[in-house]
Amino acid sequence: MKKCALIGCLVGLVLAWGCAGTRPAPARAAAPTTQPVTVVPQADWSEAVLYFAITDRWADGDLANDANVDRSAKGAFHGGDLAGLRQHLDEIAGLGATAIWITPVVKNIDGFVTGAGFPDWAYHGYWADDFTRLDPRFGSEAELKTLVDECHRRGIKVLLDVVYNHAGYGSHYLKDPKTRAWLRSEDAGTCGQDDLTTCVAGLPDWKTEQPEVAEFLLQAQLGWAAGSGVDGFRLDTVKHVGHPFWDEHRRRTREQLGQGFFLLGEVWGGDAQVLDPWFSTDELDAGFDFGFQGNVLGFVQGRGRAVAFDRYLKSREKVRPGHLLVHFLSSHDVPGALYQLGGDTTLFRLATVLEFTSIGIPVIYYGEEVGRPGGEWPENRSDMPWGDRGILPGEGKPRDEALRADYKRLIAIRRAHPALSRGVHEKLVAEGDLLVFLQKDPSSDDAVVVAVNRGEKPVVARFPAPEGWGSGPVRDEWNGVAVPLTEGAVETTLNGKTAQIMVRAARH
Ligand SMILES: [Ca+2]
Ligand SMILES: [Ca+2]
Repeated sequence: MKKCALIGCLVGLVLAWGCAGTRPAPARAAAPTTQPVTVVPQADWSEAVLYFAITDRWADGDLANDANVDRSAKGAFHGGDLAGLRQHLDEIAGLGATAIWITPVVKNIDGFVTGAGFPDWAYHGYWADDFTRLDPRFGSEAELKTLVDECHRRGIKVLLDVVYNHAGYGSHYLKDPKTRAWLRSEDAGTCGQDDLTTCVAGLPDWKTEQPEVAEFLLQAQLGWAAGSGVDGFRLDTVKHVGHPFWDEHRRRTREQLGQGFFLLGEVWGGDAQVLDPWFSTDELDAGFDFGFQGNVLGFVQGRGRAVAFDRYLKSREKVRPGHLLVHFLSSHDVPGALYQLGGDTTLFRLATVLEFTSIGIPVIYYGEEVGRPGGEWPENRSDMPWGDRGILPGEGKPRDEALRADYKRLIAIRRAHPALSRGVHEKLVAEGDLLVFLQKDPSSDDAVVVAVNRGEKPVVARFPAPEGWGSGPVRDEWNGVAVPLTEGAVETTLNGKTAQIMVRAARH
């Protein structure tokens, strides 16, 4: 595709908004007077529950910075900003999430592209035009710092999304005599054919193998972290940048930002084995498990045998020790889970039970906890539903509060049971539509049994009580009921399309 077809009217639209970036930052908001909702902070990232928000689509906290906003256009900015995230942080803290991941904040291109058949703007933050400035459509540097401070006040960590691989379409870096030779581009005919030198989706590709280019990008991105106090990065398009860069990146982040600065990488198609080249060299702490969504949604819809799904869950333990898989049911790059399930919240709840009882870091993609429908791209990036709370841009969009209450409960169960976030998986029963498995934490007595009946009919699950349960009592924490344990065995009935999360209850 020729770039002139892909790039829209970049120049004309710059005029409407061109000097906005130079205006003074809005006054810092007054300190809130009410006590914030707090979470029990994660002791380390292995017990994190991560909430991912597209800043532009979450909450508009400052109408004065709205530019290029058209809430009726799916590809336009919708006005969400860092101030909005800060003002409504208790929504995330109240859910029990221990960390948030926010989309890139650097100045993005001003215009739109038309390759998708509609005006598509840089509301997501992945089309940078200036790595040294914060995009005024998201707020100011002071607001970023305030957001991070307010997260920390609630016990919540922050991951900032950063892109090292590419700049935005038509970026000024392509014209600047100082930087134009630093990029491969379709215009110059310099895009390569391999993972490292290709122009991903036609985007100008930084020559990150050149020390001068790497230094420029490292200084810019590490500067954002140092200035704001974020706790780590979510790294975009990792496999399109070479290992020597990531090795240096790790060294520099540890040196300048601290030993614990966390690096979560997006390697498309990642799983325990695919990610190992980045884990074995310790370039990343964690990576996304792209197979989780498909495996879970397939299982709950009755596809494949229960034993095969169980093997998949067991295979996730192959991750290199000291490194973590990050799993999700929905994301900004794939159709949402609820949409894929045809809006069936009963099946969606089964999927959420599996998400929060699987090792690694579960990601809540904003709004899925209140039944945001999602859909194919770009509907998977629709506005956060706020019901009648009067919060833009998702004002009036319905919320499923019962689903949110279930998320809160699942997160609380997970936080109370380390076997769910880092335990060893053992199959107990895989017959027909029934899967029963044990998660046992090797460093404590914690043992949790998860049972899922994906079929329509009730089924009886029988299994030996795990070591450490003794004579009970046993409680199904998901449904809040006692479960009988007789002579070392548990027998419990699961109605159609239901799950149980069983633990040894405290004696009263
Ligand atoms: Ca705004
Ligand atoms: Ca590249």
